[in-house]
Amino acid sequence: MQSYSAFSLFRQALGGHAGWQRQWRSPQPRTEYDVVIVGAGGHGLATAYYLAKEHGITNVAVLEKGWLGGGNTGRNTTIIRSNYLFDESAALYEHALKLWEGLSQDLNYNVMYSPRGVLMLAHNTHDVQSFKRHVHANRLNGIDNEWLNAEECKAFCPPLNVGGAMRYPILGGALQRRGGTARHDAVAWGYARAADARGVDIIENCEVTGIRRTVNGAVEGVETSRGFIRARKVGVVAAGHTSVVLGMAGVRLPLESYPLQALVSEPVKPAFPCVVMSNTIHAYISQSDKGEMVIGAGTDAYTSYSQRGALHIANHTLDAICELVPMFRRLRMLRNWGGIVDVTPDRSPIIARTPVPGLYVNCGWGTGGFKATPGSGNVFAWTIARDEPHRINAPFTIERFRDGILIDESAAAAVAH
Ligand code: FAD
Ligand code: PYC
Repeated sequence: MQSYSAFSLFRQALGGHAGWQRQWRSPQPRTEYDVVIVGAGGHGLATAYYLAKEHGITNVAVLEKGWLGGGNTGRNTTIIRSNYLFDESAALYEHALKLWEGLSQDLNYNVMYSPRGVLMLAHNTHDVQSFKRHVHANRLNGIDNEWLNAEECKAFCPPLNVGGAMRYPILGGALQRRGGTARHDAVAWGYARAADARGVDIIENCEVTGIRRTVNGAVEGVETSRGFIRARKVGVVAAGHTSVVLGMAGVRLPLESYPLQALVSEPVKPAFPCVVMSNTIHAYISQSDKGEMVIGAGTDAYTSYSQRGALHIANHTLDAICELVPMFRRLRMLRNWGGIVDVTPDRSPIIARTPVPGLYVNCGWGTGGFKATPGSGNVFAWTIARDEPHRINAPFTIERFRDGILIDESAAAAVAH
């Protein structure tokens, strides 16, 4: 819990955090860079940071069509965990979780990583069997995860409706104690400040509108709303719009984009000690440091680029929350919003080279990429710097959809979508 030290909060309050945000100005783009990253979300900023820090590549621009962290990074419910079923995913998300554990120190910026525990509830026999399978698989991979019976769930999270009247009673749950939350805007700003300090240009209001290729087919640079920018290498990390951007270079990807929404309640005193997720009744909840209950819903049933979700999906989620935690029936909701997530056929990401030399892509995180931010940026930077995948992202290719070597976390990830 070192990231909650009174000293670091005090230092941020004095200007280490908001102070840098106030002083920082997005620079004018230069006409040429070694590497251009498209998208200043957490993943794009982390990629730029690790390119500079671990590979010595500092002649880098991160181009953002809106504002820094204004995409899914600033819109998610901040759940962090690494309890994935398959070896490939477990390795990727555990790499990220290990980086989360030291991130505030590494960036010298309090990202408020709070390992308060993620409890995934089981409501029927299938859930029990599936979560126990996760617990065993995770332990084989050296990842913490444990099974709690219903009484142990209640002891860990007292507000839960255990034993009360419920359509789907709580039969137990899988608990990852190292899982938790972090503050999403601090993650974006922490990476941005640290990348900026190493010489990276982060350029807001700069939309990529085209990708230019040489006569040999390699990347030559990007057309933007602020002119052409030449680059030896281009990394696209534009969640929700990846297929649009990659389409500019003639690369087709198996992606669909869906709205995903979340809500927060009015702020209240500390009342909810951990993160709870329920796949079966479809809701997830935690309490932010400001006191709001952070509640996430499911994806809309239809593809769309709209940054808002359907009302009936939010209603359904609130029904589920009131069933899980009856005392929250009296909470008023403060605001809701949506993001656009891009989803692959096997619900696992793509972090890879593309068929176009010098063009790289990081996408397909669907509803679950916030937790991956440090690990994703770290291995994507490696891939761009060395023009070959890191061992951890080697399975997450585009070609797996052609070759049928899928990482099929779709039903196994235990996420409420
Ligand atoms: P983003 O932060 O979306 O960044 C992409 C950026 O690219 C955007 O800023 C966008 O403006 C920019 N861009 C797009 N097109 C262009 C262009 N042509 N030119 C320039 N810039 C462009 N994940 C979890 O692990 N845990 C959770 O609890 C969780 N909850 C979620 C709840 C909601 C409501 C949502 C929407 C998502 C949630 N996620 C969660 C998923 C997570 O937010 C994303 O997977 C992750 O934030 C993706 O980060 P990113 O940096 O790739 O994308
Ligand atoms: O992947 O843990 C997750 C998640 C929670 C909410 C949305 N995604």
